[in-house]
Amino acid sequence: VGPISRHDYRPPAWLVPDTRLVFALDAAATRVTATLSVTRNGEHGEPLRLHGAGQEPLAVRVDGVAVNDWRIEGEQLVVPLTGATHSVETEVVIAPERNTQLMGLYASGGNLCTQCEAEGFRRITYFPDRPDVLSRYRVRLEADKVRYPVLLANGDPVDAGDMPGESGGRHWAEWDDPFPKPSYLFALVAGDLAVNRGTFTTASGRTVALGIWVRATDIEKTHHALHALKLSMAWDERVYGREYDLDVFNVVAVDDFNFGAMENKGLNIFNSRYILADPDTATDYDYDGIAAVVAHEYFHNWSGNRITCRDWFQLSLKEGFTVYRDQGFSADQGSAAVKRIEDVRGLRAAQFPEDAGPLAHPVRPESYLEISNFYTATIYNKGAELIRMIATILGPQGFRAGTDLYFDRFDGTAATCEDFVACMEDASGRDLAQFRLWYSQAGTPRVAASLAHEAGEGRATLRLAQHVPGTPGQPDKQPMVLPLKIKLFGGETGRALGEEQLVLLDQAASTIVFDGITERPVLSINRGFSAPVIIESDRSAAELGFLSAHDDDPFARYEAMQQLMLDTLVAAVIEGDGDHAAVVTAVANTLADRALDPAFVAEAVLLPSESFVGDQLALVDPDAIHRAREALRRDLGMRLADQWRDAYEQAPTGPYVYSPAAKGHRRLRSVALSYIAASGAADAATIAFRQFEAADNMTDRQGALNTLANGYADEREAALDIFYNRYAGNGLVIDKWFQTQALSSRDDTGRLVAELARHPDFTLANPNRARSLIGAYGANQRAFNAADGSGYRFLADQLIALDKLNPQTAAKLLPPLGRWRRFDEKRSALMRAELQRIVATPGLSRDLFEQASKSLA
Ligand code: DPP
Ligand code: ZN
Repeated sequence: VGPISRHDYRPPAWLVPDTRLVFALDAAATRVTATLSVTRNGEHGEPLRLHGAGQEPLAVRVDGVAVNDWRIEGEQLVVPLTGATHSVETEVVIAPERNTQLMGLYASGGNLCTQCEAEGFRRITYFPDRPDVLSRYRVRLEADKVRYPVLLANGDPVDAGDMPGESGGRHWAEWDDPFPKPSYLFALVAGDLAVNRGTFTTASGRTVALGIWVRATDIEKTHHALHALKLSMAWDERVYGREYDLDVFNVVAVDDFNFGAMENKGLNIFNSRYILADPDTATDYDYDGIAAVVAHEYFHNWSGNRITCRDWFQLSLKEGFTVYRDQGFSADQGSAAVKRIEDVRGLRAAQFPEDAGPLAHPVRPESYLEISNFYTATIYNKGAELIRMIATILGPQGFRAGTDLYFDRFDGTAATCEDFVACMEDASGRDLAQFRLWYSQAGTPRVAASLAHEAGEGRATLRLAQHVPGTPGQPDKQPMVLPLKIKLFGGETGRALGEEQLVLLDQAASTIVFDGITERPVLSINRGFSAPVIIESDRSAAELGFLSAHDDDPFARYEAMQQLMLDTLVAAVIEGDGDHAAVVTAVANTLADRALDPAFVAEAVLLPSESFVGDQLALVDPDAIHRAREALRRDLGMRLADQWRDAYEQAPTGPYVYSPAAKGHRRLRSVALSYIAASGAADAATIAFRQFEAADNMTDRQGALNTLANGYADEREAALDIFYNRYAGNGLVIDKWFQTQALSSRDDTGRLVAELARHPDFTLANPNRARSLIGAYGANQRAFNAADGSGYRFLADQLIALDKLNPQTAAKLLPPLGRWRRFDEKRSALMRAELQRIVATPGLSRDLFEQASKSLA
């Protein structure tokens, strides 16, 4: 099967207005009977083509009569049909307990559940498994009443009961979903589950029954998710005018899951890490993540389900927009500035490297081998930045008018990115023709910015020039529309020189003149990260230090500090020169500024990651970067020792509360602790261990453990053992135990990771566990890039093994090997050799083949 191209899209030959499914559920052998009412779509003589994978039709009936003129072509069941409408019935038997890919119907923790996006439904039954075939589903589930007392599916419950005597302790339930949906939104769950119930009354007065379903022992860990769900429902009404549309909304947590969660209509299925939380087992970061993912999946009910995607090339239509929506929700729950900082850090950690590497692709890709590989940071996070830029260009009212029009015009349909942009234009009167390049051109634009001041004329001149680097298949780019928020500050007085301006840079180069500037101006640019670009400015360390203390946009303050730190670290790596003075002063000023939110301070004083420093360099020397960054950390720790101690000791503690203020204090305390440790202070391990033992919550406990895990003190082993024993059997916390060690900055992390891979609790069968060790190791720039290639070999070994079980998860962990162009010749050759070994592996999945071969190209 060759690549699938966006331009090859054709409307479906047959539509399926109604689907009736009967599941005789059993972990070893589930019988699925599917009855599709099909209608010919237009004038043509095409047969009906149904996708199916991993099963065989036991029977095919057309209009109730068994037929045998069907044939199998690859992944398709082809059924010749003569009329305009027919009823087509198929029967298959599938084996959920043998499904290790976790796509389709599978077993997790003794329960049965589904994951269908993108192409999992074809592993359940024969169906036109493409997002533009919308069908009304009625579903009957039959199962053993003791093993599977709870039977859930999409939509609203219709009826339930016991099966007649001879069926031996089985029961049934019927569900009906009145909203036509694509097959990727199908879901069912059968299991032994407890429920935390709630209700939500919608703006128009409908009462919705909410349920969070988990294993009985986890029920007390569901309150945060339930609360977040209610907040999300209210938020979407208030901010987007979107109301929920069914009588029930169920959420089920499962331990084995490829994604974070899935927005199936009325029955969201979640990775348990995005549901379960209590202070003892979940960090503040986990709590935030749960609220964000609950909101994300809930918001999909409109941006994804009511309006879905015409084809998978339009994936960002629902994902970029929905990420933008969940980011807005999270920003409204606490500090919007800190949320923006976190989102930009995430973008730079995952999306910028993707855009600069062999797997770069546009937000609306042109082709793929395996769609699972396109659930990427580009589709999700850069996609969200595109929506944010549209909102910035249109302004709040224009943007809301645009989304209202979009929801109205395309409700009940499968739409395209183009449809979305056209609504934004129609509702606002703005022309977004050139903006559309953001959907088709890959790569992160770079903007050179330089400000000149002619004091005598009272004039400042800002010269801007943009450049989009070439990416695979796209050597030459056109200039994009870049919305840049800009403001000038007086370098002497610190006062604002005029208001913030929104500059739309849509040429390769442009000059902006500011009059009445008598004082030496300092440039604040891309405020709020208004465009997802890289700014190359000639601002001095003094100017960046000034902005880090005086800019009135908190994001811009953070950004100035980051740039200053980055410039300092890059200089140290290149020149071996360690002039830390400007950073030390800027950090000292930030720590001393009592007016600042502690959560902001904690973000602002963190150094850029080793990977992000590497991204600034044509040739990454992981050891030199590590040395330079550790030297700066040590210097900051020593020279500001008193301030770190004060920050550490003065942060209010007390019993755990999950609130923006309490979160900020905990965060700053953990950051302060890490600097106390970085200083080499003799008592650092004692302080960390004391925090570890005294903590009444996971945030403080893990904060201390992270610090200890980076060091060599005896307390390290003690804390890791205590932690492991305390949480033995709690999968989500044991994931943290693996991850903390894999992220360690110790010199022997590679050896420790290899040992951990042989730990009895390590398994490739559970995606969270695989990611906690392999994914974290791949993100540990220095350890992974050990000069002897042991990190590369380890990753390749693991991926080849994982590919046999779960290709989708294996393929997602491959990208660190694709960065070979950025490393010295020796490392580069070692990485390429591992990629070649992967590509040459017999029986390799399409998923891993696509990622590995593209990474070699
Ligand atoms: N479940 C994934 C998400 O919500 C894919 N739709 O993003
Ligand atoms: Zn999503």
